[in-house]
Amino acid sequence: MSVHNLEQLFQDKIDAEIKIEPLDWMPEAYRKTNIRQISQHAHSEIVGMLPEGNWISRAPSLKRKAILLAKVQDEAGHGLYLYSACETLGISREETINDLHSGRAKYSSIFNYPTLSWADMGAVGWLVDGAAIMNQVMLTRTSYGPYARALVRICKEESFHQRQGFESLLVLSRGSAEQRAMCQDAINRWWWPALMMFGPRDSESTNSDQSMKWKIKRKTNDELRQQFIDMCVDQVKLLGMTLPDPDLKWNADRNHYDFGAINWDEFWQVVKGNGPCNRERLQARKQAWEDGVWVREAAAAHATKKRERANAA
Ligand code: BYC
Repeated sequence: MSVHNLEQLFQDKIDAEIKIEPLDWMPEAYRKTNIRQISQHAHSEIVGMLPEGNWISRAPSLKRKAILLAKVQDEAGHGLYLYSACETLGISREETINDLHSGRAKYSSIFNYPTLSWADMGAVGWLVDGAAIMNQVMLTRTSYGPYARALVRICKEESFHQRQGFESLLVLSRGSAEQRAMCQDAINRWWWPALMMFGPRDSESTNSDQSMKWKIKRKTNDELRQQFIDMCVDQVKLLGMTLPDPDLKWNADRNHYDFGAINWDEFWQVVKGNGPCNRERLQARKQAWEDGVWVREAAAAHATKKRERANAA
């Protein structure tokens, strides 16, 4: 069969909502786009552990510490499902991790901001995990089977993450004047970077058109961002706090909230490696990889021994 026919069959399958599986024929560009997106997503989960890990030893109570530990552990698990999904496309774990360490692969811009107070743990849960879920619920219907299935489980855990973040902010918002100020300050700092998580405006999004055609993405960056803003405007009222955007206003014609200008210059600076914590985050990941050499060697030696014993039996 000619490549042209194979491509047509592939697109027919996508249009018929049939999932693409690892052994199916796929265009090389589809495979590459999925490797790019899934590996960047996996890296985001693993790098995303760092700003929160920073607060585990400083959580204000045993209960909060246990919740935060569980959340950070979940993120390691999400990274593992996603690295595994990525491997089904024919790329090794080492290669994807090397791409992160060399700066060739991206990870979400959001994790290049510092977590300055305990309230940031609440704001990250509410806003960062909230933005992540909005994007990931859409991705449970993505066309590549292993990615879609990994996302189903991830979303269940992410919704717990978001709720614990909101609940933590709710407690602070009903606390002392100092706690309320801390809560508002965290919301002010995380709001705009959370909106940037959805990626550039549709007009600047280089991958969206093709990814929508292949149903890797089902909603555009701007659609998801708007959905997120509409949701947060209602939720922030429950906290008795405000969002740091004087231009937020209901637009009855659009049936959505209008919002102020996003600082895209800041976004691209962070994506290019010049955010407040980019160097620190990459350095921490490289160090963890080096520190883990002995664990990988021990696991490989154990696997060899087990195989040899099984063969001898
Ligand atoms: N940060 O053409 P576009 C989480 C890049 S949550 C950095 O629109 P696409 C977690 C983009 O890669 C976060 N780079 O791209 C939550 C592209 O460059 P390349 C992880 C970004 O792929 C809590 C260029 O800009 N979630 O894990 O169609 C705790 C043009 O963009 C960003 C995911 O990764 C950004 N924010 O759409 C712990 C979800 N935005 O690659 C962990 C899966 C854009 O061509 N990913 N860029 O050089 C996606 O859904 C899509 O990749 C995006 C971007 C919506 C993010």
